[in-house]
Amino acid sequence: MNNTVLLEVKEGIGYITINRPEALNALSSQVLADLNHVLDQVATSEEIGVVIVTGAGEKSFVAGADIKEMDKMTPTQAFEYMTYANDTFTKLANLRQPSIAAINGYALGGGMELALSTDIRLGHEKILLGFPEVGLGIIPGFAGTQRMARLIGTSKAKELIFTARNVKAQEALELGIINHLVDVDSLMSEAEKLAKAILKNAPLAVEKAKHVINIGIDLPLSHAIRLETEAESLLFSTEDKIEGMGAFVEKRKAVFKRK
Ligand code: DAK
Repeated sequence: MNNTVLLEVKEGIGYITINRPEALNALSSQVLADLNHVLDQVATSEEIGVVIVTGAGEKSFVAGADIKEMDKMTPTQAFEYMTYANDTFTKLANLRQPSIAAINGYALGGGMELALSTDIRLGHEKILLGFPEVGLGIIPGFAGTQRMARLIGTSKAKELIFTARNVKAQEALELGIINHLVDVDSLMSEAEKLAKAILKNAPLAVEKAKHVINIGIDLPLSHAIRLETEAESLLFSTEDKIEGMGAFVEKRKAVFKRK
């Protein structure tokens, strides 16, 4: 670990901060290795129910892959770097805990792709998002072509990727890239509000819902519905289901245990 990615845990929330502000949090191999390590810690943590991912400093979420490092890569090194990055981003996308990106500035290239690997994205008025890759002679290579197309549709994703133009906050909201556009000063408190709204619910149910959506989206509808049915029936065996329904009947607040 080199402290290029920080993890802080407070009241059930795991705060992951990409911490390389001197390079606008660009994703070097060190950052990817540290992020991978932090995600392993999150995955096995009993304390963390929701993750918030953000960038250190005032200006940038993540300004992309580290261009200075990439510049010197051979095709073999590029393949290894991209495979490792994709494994890491997929680890984030498939975390059992829901994840929120608090986008606090530039989210370009790999930064956009990092945000797309979270479940829910918030941004403030000054964010700038985009895929500059084709202007550098490459394409988005950390699943951006795939995740963006699935999120906003192929045609809109193609326009963004082919033109390499940057998108400001309002357009990002209209395209559905961010779920909410908030004031600069309230970005983190809004992300926390959302995290707390999730934390109130039965954790195993939230985790199963995430799993079923993530896996189901790549399946034929009939198989995806079957997956949902099986997940639902499994939840009927949990203590939290008994607690949730019991609390409703008894008109009290449910206390969930992730059991
Ligand atoms: N990489 C390395 N350093 C970066 C960086 C980046 N992506 N972005 C910024 N920096 C560094 C700058 O070099 C500068 O460092 P010093 O010169 O002070 O040492 C410092 O951060 C501050 O940046 P600026 O001085 O440029 O700040 P400005 O406010 O003037 O401009 C900016 C901010 C975000 C508009 C500008 O920094 C910029 O255009 N940055 C590059 C954005 C970008 O093109 N990002 C890369 C996207 S492409 C792969 C698969 C996929 C990918 C790569 C490889 N493989 C198959 C191997 C994905 C690629 C991408 O992400």
